[in-house]
Amino acid sequence: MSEMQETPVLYRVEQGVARITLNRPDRLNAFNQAMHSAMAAVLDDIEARDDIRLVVLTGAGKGFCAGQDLRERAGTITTETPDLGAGLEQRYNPFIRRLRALPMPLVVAVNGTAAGAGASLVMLADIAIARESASFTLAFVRIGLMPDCGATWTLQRLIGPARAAALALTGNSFGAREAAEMGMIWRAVPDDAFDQAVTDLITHLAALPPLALREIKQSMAQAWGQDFNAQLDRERDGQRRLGRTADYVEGVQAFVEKRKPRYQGR
Ligand code: T3D
Repeated sequence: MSEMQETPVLYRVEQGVARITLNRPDRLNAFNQAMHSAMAAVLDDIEARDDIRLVVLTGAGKGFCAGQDLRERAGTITTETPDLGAGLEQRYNPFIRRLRALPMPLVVAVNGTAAGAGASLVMLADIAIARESASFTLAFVRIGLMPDCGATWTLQRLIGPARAAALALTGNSFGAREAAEMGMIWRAVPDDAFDQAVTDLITHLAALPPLALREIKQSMAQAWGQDFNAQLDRERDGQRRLGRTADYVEGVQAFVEKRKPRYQGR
C-alpha cells in the first residue's frame, strides 16, 4: 500500500477504459519530474495498444492538479536558471501534444483544485466534469509567469477572448459552476453525486461504438482550425469510414430489432 502511495501516477486499463490518476495528494498532484516520467510511460502504453476506447484522467485526494511543483523549483532558481522554455520544450509540450493527439475521447474528472498547468490539462478534455466544490485558477501570473500547456489557445476557444484574457491576467479563482456556465467544462456535479456521475458517464461512453467516438472527437478537434466547407468534407470522409463498419450495421440492426446494440469497435 505504501508503495502505491509513492507512485506519482496510478494507471489501469479495464474493459477498454484507461484510468489515469495523478497521485501526489500532499502536493495537490503538482507535476514534478517523476510524474512527467510516469505520464510518459502511461502514454507509451496507451499509444501502443488497440483496445482502449476511452481515457479518464483524475486526481487523488482533494486536488486535481496544482500545476508545476513549485518546491521542485524553489531554492534552485535565479534569473539565469532554469530555462523554463527548455523545460516546456522537453517535458510539458511533448506531454500536452501527446495527450491532445489521443485518438479516443479523453474524460477529465476534476475532483478538486485545478491550478496552473493543472487548469490547462482540464481544457484538453473532450468531456470535463467537475466536483461542484472544485476550483480553478490560471495561477501562473501570481508567480510571475504566463499560462502554458496550451491554455492561451484553448481557453479563448472555450469561453471567448474577453473572459479568457481576464482570467489569465488576474489569476482569479473561480468555481466549477462558473466554469460550466462559461463553457470551460461540461458540467459541475454536487460533491456527493460526483463519483457516481463519473462512473455513469464512463459506463455510457464505453458502451458506445468506439470508432464513432474517435471520428467524432477527431473531427471536432479539427473543426477548430478549419472553415465550414473543409469541415463538410471532413464529415463526409468520416461518415464514409463509419458507414463501412460492422458497428454501424449492428447499430441499425439493433434499432429495427428493438434491442441494445453490442459494439465491437470494428
Ligand atoms: O516551472 C516550469 O516548468 C514552468 C511551468 C509552469 C506550469 C505551472 O503550472 S506554473 C503554476 C504553478 N502552480 C501554482 O502556482 C499553484 C500553486 N498553488 C496554489 O496557489 C494553491 O495551493 C492552490 C490555489 C492550488 C490551492 O490552495 P489551497 O489553499 O486549497 O491548498 P494549499 O494549502 O495551498 O496546498 C495544499 C498543499 O499542497 C500545501 O502543502 P503543505 O503546506 O500542506 O505542506 C501546498 O504547499 C501544496 N501545493 C499546492 N500547490 C503546489 C504545492 N506544492 C508544490 N507545488 C505546487 N504547485
